[in-house]
Amino acid sequence: MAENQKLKIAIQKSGRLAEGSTELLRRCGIRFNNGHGKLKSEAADFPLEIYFLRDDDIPNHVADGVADIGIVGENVLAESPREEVDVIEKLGFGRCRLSLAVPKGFAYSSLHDLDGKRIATSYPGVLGEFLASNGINAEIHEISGSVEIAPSIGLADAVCDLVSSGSTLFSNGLREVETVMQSQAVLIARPRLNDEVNSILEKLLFRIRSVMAARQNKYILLNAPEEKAAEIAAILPGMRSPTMMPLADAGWVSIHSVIEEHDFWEVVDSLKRAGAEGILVLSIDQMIR
Ligand code: PRT
Ligand code: ZN
Repeated sequence: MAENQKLKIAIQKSGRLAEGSTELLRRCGIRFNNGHGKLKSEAADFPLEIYFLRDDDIPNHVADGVADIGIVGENVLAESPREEVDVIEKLGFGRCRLSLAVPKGFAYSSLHDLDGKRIATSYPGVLGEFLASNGINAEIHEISGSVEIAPSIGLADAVCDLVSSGSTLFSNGLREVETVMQSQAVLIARPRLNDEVNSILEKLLFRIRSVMAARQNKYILLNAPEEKAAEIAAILPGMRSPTMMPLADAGWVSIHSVIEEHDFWEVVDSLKRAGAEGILVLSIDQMIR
């Protein structure tokens, strides 16, 4: 029986989280066929069943036990919170924010300008809480799609919608004025999975964390004159200390290390100033700590 146990994951069938979810599993070494119209697939080399669903249904199906875990936006969870679902990892993709926006001609200076106004949104729950906690009394119009056109057809004075680049708001003559919440894709799970399923989840989580650590880091290789090596090594923290190897050219060494992506350009500038040459920067597939 233990051998037959599988972990069931629900991911978005198509849409903005579909590619990120598939790519994350692929980087975890999990291959599966997600051909058109498929509801379900089995991984070739990992005890995992993959269900392809609409994002809005994922928290319910995890809560009900159709799936054990799922990948969904924090915005979806915030709108319909489920006690039976735990967030176990933030996944760093599908980033967006839920924002309030007003037509360009609207003289907006503070949230109080929205008092008594009509706001169109697909997130009445999150917006309602935000307005209440800020003491704003506005009328919420729930609409399920194309929220951005509501002001121009006279349905609302303002909107509250998801934004990533901002181009949808801009091309509809709207201006973003407040952030209601930040969101990204997260891994959710039903608490109290049985021991076998839980140990498969632990294995998957270990791989996911290695992939995420790798994404935040780069592998850097460079050449340096021997007399500059100590100064350069001090700029490169690495996982322990940098690796240093002599080059065939006397008086030169090759230095290898891992650096964090967010301070990448600053580190490269300091390295160049310190005399580094032939700098190569590589992506890392997995990083096992
Ligand atoms: O069919 P299904 O129900 O599964 O999909 P869906 O249409 O409900 O969702 P989908 O695929 O649009 O989004 C899935 C998830 O992706 C959302 O729940 C968010 O967590 C996340 N996400 C990230 C976004 C965006 N970025 C985003 N920009 N979801 C929607 N948008 C929309 C937004 O609503 C607006 O219409 O994109 C437009 C704005 O984009 P910009 O770049 O013009 O600002
Ligand atoms: Zn949806």
